[in-house]
Amino acid sequence: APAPVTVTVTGAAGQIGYALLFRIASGAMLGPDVPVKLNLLEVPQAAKAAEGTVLELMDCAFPLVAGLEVFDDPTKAFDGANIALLVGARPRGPGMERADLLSANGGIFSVQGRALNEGAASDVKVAVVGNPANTNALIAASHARDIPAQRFTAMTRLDHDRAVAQLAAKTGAPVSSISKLAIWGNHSASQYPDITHATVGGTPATSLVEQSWISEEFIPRVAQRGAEIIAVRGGSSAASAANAAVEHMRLWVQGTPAGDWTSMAVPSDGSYGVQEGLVSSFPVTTSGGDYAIVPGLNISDFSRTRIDASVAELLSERDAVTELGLL
Ligand code: NAX
Repeated sequence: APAPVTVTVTGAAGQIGYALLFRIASGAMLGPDVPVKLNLLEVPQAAKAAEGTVLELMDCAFPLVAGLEVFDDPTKAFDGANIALLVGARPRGPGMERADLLSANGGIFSVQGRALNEGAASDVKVAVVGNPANTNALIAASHARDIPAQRFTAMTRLDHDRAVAQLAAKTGAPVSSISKLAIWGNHSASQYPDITHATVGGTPATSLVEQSWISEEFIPRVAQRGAEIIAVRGGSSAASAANAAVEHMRLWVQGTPAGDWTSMAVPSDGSYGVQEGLVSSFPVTTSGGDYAIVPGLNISDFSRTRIDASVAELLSERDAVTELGLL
């Protein structure tokens, strides 16, 4: 059997953590032959709840689980980590200003970036789920001087999957027939879900739907799906977010299928006019554990405006955390 892969999950006692850990332990992320050592990181007040999750993970008797440990010390939790899923974050409380939110999370992600730098495996892959995810990834990367910034990504696969599901529902086609949908920009309401390159059973998606549906229904529905889930479910997305985190990492490790891509927020190399270094969502292909931004796509005027608006928001978040001294 291959050597176990060490996977560190932060926010392990939270609702996404609870949905995520069992999927990873079952082999959904790294495959049915790869043993996993799970390191669960929590804040001290929630470590006991995480221990409870460990008891349940034990009780699943998953054959692939090679280790289960709870930590409240980031340095220990990330020691030897091959994969880090940074889910735990400080949610926006009542009356909290944006600067308060950025600075509370800056405190978390700078510490975790340094802890990753200290002890993570040389091949570590990091996905930030905790919001504001793109900017948290930027902060973590900037505190991990010895780890290439490209290893720090933020999750927009949930937005991608939501967009695929909406297009499938609209066209009556199975989700498996949809390819080349892309999420651009920030994981926020400003994101741009783009179907201009998408196909449905090989047919261009834009020939199957009206432009008014794209701009008035599809884009706002996907961008505001998180709020819709809260309104209907009475709680924020959990299992779907966990599924997207599994998919983000599964595709990064195992590769995107031929003729398709995924969406990931990654440090920009300047592609598509996105300022270098910003962690922004792009269509990416993956192979052999590496990813590449899909080059050479034609960007319509409509797309340009949408991408620029979301990137402007990322720039303003970066300016705010720079001002707070978090980078
Ligand atoms: P919960 O509040 O249920 O869980 C968060 C957990 O993180 C708590 O148990 C808390 O103790 C822990 N935590 C806080 N600070 C920590 C630290 N410094 N180290 C370790 N653990 C820490 O939130 P949940 O619903 O699980 O959501 C987690 C994060 O995902 C939130 O920031 C949320 O906004 C974000 N989301 C991101 C999505 C995305 O697509 N990128 C979608 C879903 C989700 O809203």
